[in-house]
Amino acid sequence: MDRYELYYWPGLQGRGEFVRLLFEDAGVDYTDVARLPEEEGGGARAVVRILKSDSRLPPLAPPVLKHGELLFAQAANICHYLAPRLGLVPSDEPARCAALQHQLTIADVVAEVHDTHHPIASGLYYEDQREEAKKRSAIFLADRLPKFLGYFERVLEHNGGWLLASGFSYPDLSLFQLVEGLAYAFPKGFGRAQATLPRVTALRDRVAARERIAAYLASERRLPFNETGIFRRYPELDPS
Ligand SMILES: N[C@@H](CCC(=O)N[C@@H](CS)C(=O)NCC(=O)O)C(=O)O
Repeated sequence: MDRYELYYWPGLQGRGEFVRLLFEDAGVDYTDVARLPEEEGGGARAVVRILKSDSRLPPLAPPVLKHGELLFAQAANICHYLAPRLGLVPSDEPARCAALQHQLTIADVVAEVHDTHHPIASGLYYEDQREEAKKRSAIFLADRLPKFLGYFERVLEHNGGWLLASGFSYPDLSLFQLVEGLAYAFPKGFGRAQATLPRVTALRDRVAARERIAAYLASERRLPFNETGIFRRYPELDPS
C-alpha cells in the first residue's frame, strides 16, 4: 500500500486539519511531511518543494496530498478522494455528491473566516487592515455565520443528526473542526449564536467523543489553535 503523505505548513492547523481529521478518525497511518525535522525532509521547505514540483498538475497552495504517483491539492478534493478509501462515505453517487457539497460549503465558510482577519489582502499584516477587519467580522458574525450554521442546523434536523441521512461521514469531521475554530476565534459572537444551534452543537460533541478523535485531540499531534491559522482570536474582532 502506498503511504499517504500530507504537505501542509508546520506549526498551524489551517486547512491541513480538515485532511488530518480523516486519517485520525480512520486510524490510518500518514506522514505529515512538514512536521518532520528538516534533516528528514520536513519543515516549511518540504511544502515549498512540493509547490515547485515539476508536475502536470502542480499544486498552487497547500494542503497537498501525495499518494503513490498521485499528487494534488484542494482540501475538499483531498477529502473526497480519501473518504471512500478510508470508509468515511457511502459508495453511492448521491451520497458522495451530498458529502462533497457539504465539504465545499464548509470550504466557503473557511474562506470567509480567513477574510475576517485579512479582508483586504492575505499578503498584508493584520495590523495594517485591522479597521476593515473589524467591519468584516461584525458582518460575518451578524449575517454570514448564522446563515451558514443555520443551514447546517437544518440539514442535521432532516438527516437525524448527521450531515448525510446514512449516518456519520467525513464532512461531519469538518463541521466539527469549523465549530471548534469558530468557538476559538469568536467566543462571544459564536457563543451567542450557539443557543440557536442545538444540533450543530450536539454534532460537535458527538464527533469529539469518537474514540480515535478523542485520542487525537488529547495527543501532541493536535496542534493548538493560534494566531497564524485560519481561526484567530483577536478580541477586537469579537466585541461583547
Ligand atoms: N481552496 C484551497 C485554499 C488553499 C489555501 O489558501 N492554502 C493556504 C494555506 S491554508 C495557502 O498557503 N495559500 C497560499 C496562497 O493562497 O497564496 C483549499 O481549500 O485547499
